Amino acid sequence: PSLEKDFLPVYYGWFLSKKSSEHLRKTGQAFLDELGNLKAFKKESKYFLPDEDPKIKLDLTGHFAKRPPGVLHCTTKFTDFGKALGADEYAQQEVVKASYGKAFTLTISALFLTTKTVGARLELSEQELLLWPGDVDKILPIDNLPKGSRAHITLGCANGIEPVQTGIDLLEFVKLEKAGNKV
Ligand code: ACK
Repeated sequence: PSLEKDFLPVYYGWFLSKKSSEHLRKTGQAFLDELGNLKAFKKESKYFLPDEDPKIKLDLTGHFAKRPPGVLHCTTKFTDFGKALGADEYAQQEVVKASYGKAFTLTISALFLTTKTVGARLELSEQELLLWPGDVDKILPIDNLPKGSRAHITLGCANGIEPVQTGIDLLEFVKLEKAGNKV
Protein backbone atom coordinates (compact mmCIF):
# COMPACT_ATOMS: atom_id res chain seq x y z
CA PRO A 1 0.00 0.00 0.00
CA SER A 2 1.09 3.51 -0.70
CA LEU A 3 2.28 5.58 2.23
CA GLU A 4 0.72 8.58 0.60
CA LYS A 5 -2.73 9.43 1.78
CA ASP A 6 -4.85 12.03 0.08
CA PHE A 7 -5.29 15.15 2.11
CA LEU A 8 -8.88 16.27 2.26
CA PRO A 9 -9.88 19.85 3.02
CA VAL A 10 -12.05 20.97 5.91
CA TYR A 11 -14.87 21.40 3.46
CA TYR A 12 -15.80 21.50 -0.21
CA GLY A 13 -18.04 24.21 -1.59
CA TRP A 14 -18.79 26.99 -4.00
CA PHE A 15 -17.02 30.24 -3.19
CA LEU A 16 -18.52 33.49 -4.38
CA SER A 17 -16.59 35.97 -6.45
CA LYS A 18 -15.36 38.92 -4.38
CA LYS A 19 -17.93 41.17 -6.02
CA SER A 20 -20.86 38.79 -5.45
CA SER A 21 -19.75 38.19 -1.89
CA GLU A 22 -19.68 41.90 -1.09
CA HIS A 23 -23.02 42.38 -2.79
CA LEU A 24 -24.66 39.55 -0.84
CA ARG A 25 -23.23 40.82 2.46
CA LYS A 26 -24.78 44.21 1.77
CA THR A 27 -28.09 42.65 0.76
CA GLY A 28 -28.07 40.64 3.98
CA GLN A 29 -27.43 43.78 6.03
CA ALA A 30 -30.27 45.59 4.26
CA PHE A 31 -32.56 42.60 4.94
CA LEU A 32 -31.77 42.77 8.67
CA ASP A 33 -32.09 46.57 8.80
CA GLU A 34 -35.50 46.49 7.13
CA LEU A 35 -36.76 43.67 9.30
CA GLY A 36 -35.55 45.49 12.41
CA ASN A 37 -37.59 48.52 11.41
CA LEU A 38 -40.70 46.57 10.51
CA LYS A 39 -43.62 47.00 12.88
CA ALA A 40 -44.94 43.52 12.13
CA PHE A 41 -41.57 42.04 13.06
CA LYS A 42 -41.36 43.88 16.39
CA LYS A 43 -43.55 41.33 18.09
CA GLU A 44 -40.82 38.78 17.37
CA SER A 45 -38.25 40.94 19.12
CA LYS A 46 -38.73 39.19 22.46
CA TYR A 47 -37.17 36.08 20.90
CA PHE A 48 -34.09 38.04 19.94
CA LEU A 49 -33.65 40.48 22.80
CA PRO A 50 -35.90 39.70 25.78
CA ASP A 51 -35.55 43.14 27.38
CA GLU A 52 -35.82 45.17 24.19
CA ASP A 53 -37.97 48.25 24.31
CA PRO A 54 -40.50 47.57 21.53
CA LYS A 55 -40.42 51.23 20.52
CA ILE A 56 -36.70 51.16 19.71
CA LYS A 57 -35.38 49.72 16.45
CA LEU A 58 -34.48 46.07 16.81
CA ASP A 59 -30.71 45.74 16.26
CA LEU A 60 -30.58 42.51 14.24
CA THR A 61 -27.19 43.37 12.76
CA GLY A 62 -25.79 43.45 16.29
CA HIS A 63 -27.59 40.23 17.16
CA PHE A 64 -25.90 38.33 14.29
CA ALA A 65 -22.45 39.57 15.22
CA LYS A 66 -20.59 36.45 14.09
CA ARG A 67 -20.12 36.84 10.36
CA PRO A 68 -18.13 34.49 8.11
CA PRO A 69 -14.59 35.70 7.42
CA GLY A 70 -13.42 36.18 3.83
CA VAL A 71 -15.61 35.46 0.83
CA LEU A 72 -19.01 33.92 1.42
CA HIS A 73 -19.53 30.32 0.38
CA CYS A 74 -21.98 27.46 0.09
CA THR A 75 -20.67 24.27 1.67
CA THR A 76 -21.28 21.15 -0.39
CA LYS A 77 -19.55 18.57 1.81
CA PHE A 78 -17.99 19.17 5.21
CA THR A 79 -15.17 16.61 5.16
CA ASP A 80 -13.23 17.68 8.28
CA PHE A 81 -9.82 16.70 6.75
CA GLY A 82 -11.34 13.34 5.83
CA LYS A 83 -12.64 12.53 9.32
CA ALA A 84 -16.30 13.30 8.59
CA LEU A 85 -18.73 10.53 7.69
CA GLY A 86 -18.88 10.02 3.92
CA ALA A 87 -15.84 12.25 3.31
CA ASP A 88 -13.83 9.79 1.19
CA GLU A 89 -16.88 8.69 -0.79
CA TYR A 90 -17.58 12.30 -1.66
CA ALA A 91 -14.01 13.27 -2.50
CA GLN A 92 -13.42 10.21 -4.71
CA GLN A 93 -16.28 10.98 -7.08
CA GLU A 94 -15.12 11.78 -10.61
CA VAL A 95 -17.60 14.64 -10.89
CA VAL A 96 -16.10 16.23 -7.78
CA LYS A 97 -12.51 15.87 -8.97
CA ALA A 98 -13.43 17.16 -12.42
CA SER A 99 -15.05 20.27 -10.92
CA TYR A 100 -12.10 21.73 -9.01
CA GLY A 101 -11.70 25.37 -9.99
CA LYS A 102 -14.76 25.40 -12.25
CA ALA A 103 -17.21 28.29 -12.13
CA PHE A 104 -20.92 27.94 -11.42
CA THR A 105 -23.85 30.32 -11.17
CA LEU A 106 -25.68 30.10 -7.86
CA THR A 107 -29.32 31.13 -7.56
CA ILE A 108 -30.63 32.57 -4.31
CA SER A 109 -34.31 31.82 -3.72
CA ALA A 110 -34.75 33.36 -0.27
CA LEU A 111 -33.16 35.06 2.68
CA PHE A 112 -34.08 33.51 6.02
CA LEU A 113 -33.43 33.99 9.70
CA THR A 114 -34.06 32.33 13.02
CA THR A 115 -32.96 33.57 16.43
CA LYS A 116 -29.72 31.66 15.83
CA THR A 117 -28.75 32.26 12.21
CA VAL A 118 -29.31 34.33 9.09
CA GLY A 119 -28.63 32.95 5.63
CA ALA A 120 -29.45 32.77 1.94
CA ARG A 121 -31.28 29.75 0.59
CA LEU A 122 -30.04 28.39 -2.74
CA GLU A 123 -31.87 26.71 -5.57
CA LEU A 124 -29.34 24.38 -7.18
CA SER A 125 -29.26 23.61 -10.90
CA GLU A 126 -29.15 20.01 -12.18
CA GLN A 127 -25.45 20.38 -12.83
CA GLU A 128 -24.86 21.70 -9.31
CA LEU A 129 -26.95 18.91 -7.80
CA LEU A 130 -24.43 16.41 -9.23
CA LEU A 131 -21.94 17.86 -6.75
CA TRP A 132 -24.38 17.75 -3.86
CA PRO A 133 -23.70 14.94 -1.34
CA GLY A 134 -26.41 12.35 -0.81
CA ASP A 135 -26.22 12.36 2.97
CA VAL A 136 -26.60 15.98 4.13
CA ASP A 137 -30.27 16.86 3.60
CA LYS A 138 -31.50 15.51 6.91
CA ILE A 139 -31.54 16.32 10.59
CA LEU A 140 -33.01 13.00 11.70
CA PRO A 141 -32.13 9.74 9.91
CA ILE A 142 -35.79 9.32 8.95
CA ASP A 143 -36.01 12.73 7.24
CA ASN A 144 -36.73 12.46 3.53
CA LEU A 145 -36.25 15.86 1.91
CA PRO A 146 -35.43 16.80 -1.69
CA LYS A 147 -31.77 16.78 -2.69
CA GLY A 148 -30.19 20.19 -2.13
CA SER A 149 -32.65 21.19 0.61
CA ARG A 150 -29.78 22.26 2.83
CA ALA A 151 -28.01 24.41 0.21
CA HIS A 152 -27.33 27.80 1.76
CA ILE A 153 -24.87 30.59 2.36
CA THR A 154 -24.37 31.55 6.01
CA LEU A 155 -24.55 35.33 6.48
CA GLY A 156 -24.36 35.51 10.25
CA CYS A 157 -24.74 33.70 13.56
CA ALA A 158 -25.79 34.87 17.00
CA ASN A 159 -23.30 34.75 19.84
CA GLY A 160 -22.35 31.20 20.81
CA ILE A 161 -23.80 29.68 17.61
CA GLU A 162 -21.63 27.79 15.11
CA PRO A 163 -22.12 28.23 11.32
CA VAL A 164 -23.18 24.58 10.93
CA GLN A 165 -26.47 25.70 12.52
CA THR A 166 -27.55 27.70 9.43
CA GLY A 167 -28.02 24.54 7.35
CA ILE A 168 -29.91 22.87 10.20
CA ASP A 169 -32.21 25.91 10.52
CA LEU A 170 -32.89 25.84 6.76
CA LEU A 171 -33.73 22.12 6.94
CA GLU A 172 -36.23 22.94 9.71
CA PHE A 173 -37.88 25.47 7.39
CA VAL A 174 -38.03 22.92 4.57
CA LYS A 175 -39.61 20.41 6.95
CA LEU A 176 -42.24 22.99 7.94
CA GLU A 177 -42.92 23.74 4.27
CA LYS A 178 -43.30 20.04 3.57
CA ALA A 179 -45.77 19.75 6.44
CA GLY A 180 -47.79 22.51 4.78
CA ASN A 181 -47.01 25.19 7.33
CA LYS A 182 -46.67 28.81 6.40
CA VAL A 183 -43.04 29.88 6.87
O1 ACK B 1 -21.91 28.04 7.05
P1 ACK B 1 -21.48 26.70 6.73
O2 ACK B 1 -22.19 25.91 5.69
O3 ACK B 1 -21.34 25.84 8.05
O4 ACK B 1 -19.95 26.74 6.34
C1 ACK B 1 -19.12 26.34 7.40
C2 ACK B 1 -18.03 25.43 6.89
O5 ACK B 1 -18.46 24.10 7.14
C3 ACK B 1 -16.70 25.64 7.60
O6 ACK B 1 -16.86 25.54 8.97
C4 ACK B 1 -19.75 24.10 7.70
N1 ACK B 1 -19.79 23.05 8.72
C5 ACK B 1 -19.12 23.00 9.90
N2 ACK B 1 -19.38 21.85 10.54
C6 ACK B 1 -20.25 21.16 9.77
C7 ACK B 1 -20.90 19.89 9.88
N3 ACK B 1 -20.70 19.10 10.94
N4 ACK B 1 -21.74 19.51 8.90
C8 ACK B 1 -21.97 20.31 7.82
N5 ACK B 1 -21.37 21.50 7.64
C9 ACK B 1 -20.52 21.92 8.60
C10 ACK B 1 -19.98 25.46 8.28
